[in-house]
Amino acid sequence: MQQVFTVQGMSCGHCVKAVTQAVQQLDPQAQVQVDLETQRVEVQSVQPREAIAAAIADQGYFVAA
Ligand SMILES: [Cu+2]
Repeated sequence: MQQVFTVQGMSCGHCVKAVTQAVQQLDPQAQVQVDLETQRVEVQSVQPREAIAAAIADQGYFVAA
């Protein structure tokens, strides 16, 4: 299912990679799209929203919504 998060604190390609890998560690099948400018992270995954948000937050980013 498609899930959209607003993630603050991402600033560069490294952040995109960190967020993408964190989500894919949780769900190797996950599709992750990060837009740095809008702070928008789109995730296609069967994992629950809370688990994905926690994985992103674990990387040191703030999941605002
Ligand atoms: Cu970065």
